[in-house]
Amino acid sequence: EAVGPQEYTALKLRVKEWAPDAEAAIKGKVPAGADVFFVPATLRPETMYGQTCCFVGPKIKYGVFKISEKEFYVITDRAARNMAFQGIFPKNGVYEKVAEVLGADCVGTLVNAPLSIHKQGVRILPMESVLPTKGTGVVTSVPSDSPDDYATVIDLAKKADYYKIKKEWAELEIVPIIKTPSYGDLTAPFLVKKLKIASPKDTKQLEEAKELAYKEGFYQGIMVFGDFKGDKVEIAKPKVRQQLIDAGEGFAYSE
Ligand code: A2H
Repeated sequence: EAVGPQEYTALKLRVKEWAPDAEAAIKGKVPAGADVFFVPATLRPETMYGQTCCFVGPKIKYGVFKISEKEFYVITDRAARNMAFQGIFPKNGVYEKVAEVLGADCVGTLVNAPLSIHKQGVRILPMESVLPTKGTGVVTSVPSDSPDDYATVIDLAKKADYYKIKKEWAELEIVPIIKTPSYGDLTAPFLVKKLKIASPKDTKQLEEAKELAYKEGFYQGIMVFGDFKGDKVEIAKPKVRQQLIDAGEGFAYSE
């Protein structure tokens, strides 16, 4: 766990098609023609090419917050309060909630994930381990580079009926984004196999995998995809972040 402030990149994933229960929850509360975004917070903006889905906690209650007439964000109340003091809402300290929606009701929603190779969009899927007390309560999934994300998409595909999802939603292609000397070009799948992680419930091994993946990726990683292909991760990370911010597809968020 990090001490001191955490500098996240918040990413704007625009809703293309709502899951029916979420659509019912926001009906009449968001003006026609406005865009609604799921807004995950990430520490690894340089991996965003590899997004294959986006996680919400099924039991977490989210708010739909008004940024402007045209823009609404789906995040936790806690994140909205923090953002209100970081210049993200029009008036300092003020945040307006227009609707509430349960994570489980959002599952199946199709969103556009900035930079992702999956241009047709990615699905909102459930992840039990999403903490309501961290970031925005929304976590974008990059199974090539996050052991947690990889273990979760494997589990979701295996138990698609139990999770009430379509198997193919959890099976979008995983492509190499970063290569490292120790773990090849698919760090998370490599470590999940190496540490014999069988499910998202293997929290101790996942903690270790996460630690190893982060250190190796940050200090030894080389980009093998995107505009900064060939650059060290350390160099590419702030550049990809700035590109997202300049394109209006992301913003700085800290807590
Ligand atoms: B990271 P830290 Cl590729 N609950 O983004 C659980 N996890 C959360 C969360 C929440 N409420 N909010 C953010 N996170 C995840 C990418 C990534 C991340 C990669 C590799 C490692 C990694 C794609 N998922 O994180 O406790 C988000 O996942 C490893 C730590 O604030 C975010 O970055 O240090 C990271 O955890 C923030 O964790």
